[in-house]
Amino acid sequence: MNKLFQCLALVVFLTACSQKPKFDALVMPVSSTIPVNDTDSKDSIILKAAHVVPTPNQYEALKNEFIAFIHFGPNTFTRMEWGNGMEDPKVFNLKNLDTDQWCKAMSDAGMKKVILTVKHHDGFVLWQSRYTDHGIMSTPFQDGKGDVLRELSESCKKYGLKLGVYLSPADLFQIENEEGLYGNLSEYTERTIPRPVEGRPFENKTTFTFKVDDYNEYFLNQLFELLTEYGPIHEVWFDGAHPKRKGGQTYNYLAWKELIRTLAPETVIFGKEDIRWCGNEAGDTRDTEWNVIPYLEDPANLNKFEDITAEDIGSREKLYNAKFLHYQQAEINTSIREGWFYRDDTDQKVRSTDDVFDIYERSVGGNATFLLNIPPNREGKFSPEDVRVLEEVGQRIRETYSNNLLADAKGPKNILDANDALFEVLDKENAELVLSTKAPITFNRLVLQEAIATHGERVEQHALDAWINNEWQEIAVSTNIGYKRILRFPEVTTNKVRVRFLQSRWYPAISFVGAYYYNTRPPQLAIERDVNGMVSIAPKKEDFGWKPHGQDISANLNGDYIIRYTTDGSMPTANSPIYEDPFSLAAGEVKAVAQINDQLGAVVERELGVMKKDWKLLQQSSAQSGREGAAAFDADPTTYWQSASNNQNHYLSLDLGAEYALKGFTYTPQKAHRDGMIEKGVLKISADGKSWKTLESFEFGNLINDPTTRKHVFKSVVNTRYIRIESREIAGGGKVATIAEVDFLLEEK
Ligand code: FUL
Repeated sequence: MNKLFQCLALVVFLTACSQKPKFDALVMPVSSTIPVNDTDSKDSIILKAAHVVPTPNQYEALKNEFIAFIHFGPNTFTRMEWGNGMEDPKVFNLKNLDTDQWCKAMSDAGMKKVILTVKHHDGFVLWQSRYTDHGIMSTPFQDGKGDVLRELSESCKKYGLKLGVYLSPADLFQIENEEGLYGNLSEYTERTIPRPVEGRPFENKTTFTFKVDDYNEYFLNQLFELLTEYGPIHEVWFDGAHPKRKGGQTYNYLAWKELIRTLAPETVIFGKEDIRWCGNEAGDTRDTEWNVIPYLEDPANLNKFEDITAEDIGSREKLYNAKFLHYQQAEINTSIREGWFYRDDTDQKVRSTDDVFDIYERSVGGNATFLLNIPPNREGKFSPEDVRVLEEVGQRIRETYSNNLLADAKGPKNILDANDALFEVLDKENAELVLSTKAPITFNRLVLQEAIATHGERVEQHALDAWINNEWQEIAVSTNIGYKRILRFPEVTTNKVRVRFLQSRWYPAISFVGAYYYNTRPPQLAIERDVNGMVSIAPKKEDFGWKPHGQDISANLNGDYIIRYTTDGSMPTANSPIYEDPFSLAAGEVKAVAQINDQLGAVVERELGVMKKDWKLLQQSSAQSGREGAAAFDADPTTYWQSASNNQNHYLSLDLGAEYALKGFTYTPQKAHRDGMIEKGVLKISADGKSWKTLESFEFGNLINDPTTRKHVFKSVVNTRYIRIESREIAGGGKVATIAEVDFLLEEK
């Protein structure tokens, strides 16, 4: 297959050459990694960067555009985000499994591949592994003979989906159990993979010899099963997250890679050199996502890859420090539900169609791949709401992007057809493409693509103009393009468009320009309440650390809208009160929706806890200068309390100003850095604010990678005025505690 692709690539290359572009577009061989020499000038580094291209597998993976993640396992039943590895396998009490229903919904959404958590951090395996009993074989499901991966792989064939596996390197079962292999300090010796198991021969007779320890051998044996017994595997997903480590366990990734590349030549590897994490799990995207990444060591020999989380990772300034320039595309991974695993259908929010479609446009149209998680429920199915959203998203993608309004335009043919092997090479600066149509077109999306497979990513700045009232009017400006850029702007009507390529790293090869019309929807909203209880409702802003003040992601794209809201828990309708100005609300649930003409957008809701106006800080175990405890309840999640660094136990004691009947609390971690997330802790209450008794403990998983607000519901309602939150374990073994906001939820009357 690879050979075939290489031949095709050669044909494409020769065709490209035979087009005799005006400019010398390729002045050196292209490659997915290009070393930088000490003698390279800044200009020659940029020239090299412009010749870094994806491998055929990476390019195929980019072309999938929209793919699915499935988190399923004991956590689905325990309702935890992270298991502890000590669960009885029987908690995975699955009675039915409908992987056809999953695949139909994913294919309706337009997804092309699905990645299953065959083993999450808890170490429980969803397939019939020969090398452990900690998994589906030890559950009552199909009398211990069930195999979720097998059923999924068969459904994938039926629905034409590619298959991928998430195999967690972190393995709490192997850490916690006495005979566990993780970090057991075993010797590194030559081992044959796969290790033969009596009565269970492999059809695939390939064998490998690696010098590894027990855990790496276990991992390699499992990879062998996964890559040889379930049909072609198109992605292997290595999560960098680690709830716990033991015994200085390291991973022999170079051995894993050799096995993967041999057994699954079509696969891409996530978390390593093929595909990188985008840096957040919230669905946020960089405005400029370069896939040519600077490395200090040759990625081909790197055993360990660090998470790349900064906003700017591939600008010229960053590349100047590189020793290697490497193509490594981003995946935007996020969940359709709050959290990665299914919990319930009442309290676990599901993203709206508007939200998912918005992330789709920002990620696929931002030089990345959109990996959306849909967690099956305890009935072994996707829940109805998730299915509805997937169907609507698929319909919206098809409605919006199947009708290219420039398909018959006058202009360079190579960029108007959908053939990615044909392209137009332009000048490095101030080049332009003009496209005209017979009849005027009305559009609000422009799609641009570069011929990255043969020429790499080159455009650094571009702008779109429309010919209106006998002159060019600038409609949108943006930065890079790469695999695909979707420009979004209020609708324009014209019969002539111009794209200006303002700055490029080398002569850009543009393979596609298309114009589309999106049936604009009312903007998505966000509800906020300040410390005095004033509630404001406004278009949602992107919320990740890269944009500390938030960026309005939808308001400017929509026409005039009004906002309707309710405060009594009912769904807002076209008859609900219109929101004009911030209003005061001590407690309750606010629901809001934007409206354009008769159309209502996605409903947003927010449960408001105890108002913070009268709260006082009674005690803080410690605080770093400028990070006092009061920042934990100032209704501003950008400020936060940070304890001094010494151990895992830190606390804040609060006086809520009056006694309240509380049903639970929420913890909002700070997003400024990855330290200080409170993973485990206790709540204490007091009758006088002086002597404290423990109320109950709490636990939150996956805070470092996903620092979103977490909720803990008390076992029973608690009446108190004085309350203390105390940390017991900091994520990643940290030593300081931080709280951006704490909220206490009121019992419903
Ligand atoms: C994270 C994990 O810790 C989560 O549980 C989830 O699997 C996500 C995709 O990656 O880092």
